[in-house]
Amino acid sequence: MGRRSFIRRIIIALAALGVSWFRPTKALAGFNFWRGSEYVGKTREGKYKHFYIQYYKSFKRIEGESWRLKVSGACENPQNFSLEVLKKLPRQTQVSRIKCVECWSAKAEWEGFRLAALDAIVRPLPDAVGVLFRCADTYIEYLPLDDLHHTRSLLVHSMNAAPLSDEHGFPLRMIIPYKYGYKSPKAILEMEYLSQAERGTWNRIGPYSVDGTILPGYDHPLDREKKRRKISGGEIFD
Ligand SMILES: Nc1nc2c(c(=O)[nH]1)N[C@H]1C(S)=C(S)[C@@H](COP(=O)(O)O)O[C@H]1N2
Ligand SMILES: [Mo]
Repeated sequence: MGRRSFIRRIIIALAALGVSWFRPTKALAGFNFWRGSEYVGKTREGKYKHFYIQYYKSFKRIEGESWRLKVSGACENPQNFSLEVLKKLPRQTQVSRIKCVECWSAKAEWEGFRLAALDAIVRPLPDAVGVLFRCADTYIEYLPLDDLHHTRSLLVHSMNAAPLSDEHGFPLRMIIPYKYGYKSPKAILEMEYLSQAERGTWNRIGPYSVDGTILPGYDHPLDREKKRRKISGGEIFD
C-alpha cells in the first residue's frame, strides 16, 4: 500500500467514525433526519384537548426533506422512499375516528395511499404475511397484510387537508379505524415485510390484545365533551 492511499484510508476511517458519533439515533433506520432540539411527546393541552397526542417516548422533530421511509424485509425490491415520492402515489381520503383503548376517541379527515400502491413497487414475496412498523419514538407495531389491505386502512400523510403535524405522526402514519389506536403507528421510519407474525410495543407493556380490534363497550368522544356512549365493536362510524 502506498503512503498516499494509506493516509486516504485513515482519513476515510476517521470520517466514518465522526459520522457515527454525531448520528443521534443510529439504532433507527440509519438516516440523519432530525431537526433542532425540540421534542415531540405525549400532549393533552391546548388544541390537543380535542385530539389527544399519544407517544410512547419523546423524540426530536423529523425533517421532512431528509426523512426516508425504509421498506425492507420479505420483498423483491426493497428501497427507501422520500416523502415527495410517497405523496405522488394515488391518493385516497377518508373521514374516520381514532379510538384509544384508554377510552377517548376523536375524528378527522385523513389523506394518503393504500399499501397496495407500495406493494406494486416493492413486490412482497409470496411468504410475506405482515409488516413490522418501526417508529421515531422506538415504538413498534405489527400488522397482518389482511388488515393492511382492508378498504378502511390507509397510510396517511395529511390530516384535515394539511400535512400531518409532528404530534399526529409526521411524516407518515397508519390509520386502521376498526382497531384501537395502538394499532395505528405514527412517525414511521421503517416498514419491514415479515414472513412470521410479531408483537407490538403496546401489547407487550399493557394488557391489550395483539389483534387490537375494537370491542363492544363504551366510548368518550373528545369532540362531544367526552359524553359517554355505547359502542358495538369494530369501527365507530360517526
Ligand atoms: N409511534 C407511535 N405511534 C403511536 C403511538 C405511540 O406511542 N407511538 N400510540 C398509539 C396510540 S395508543 C394511539 S391511541 C394513537 C393516537 O393517535 P394521536 O396521537 O394522533 O391521537 O397513536 C398510536 N400510534
Ligand atoms: Mo391509545
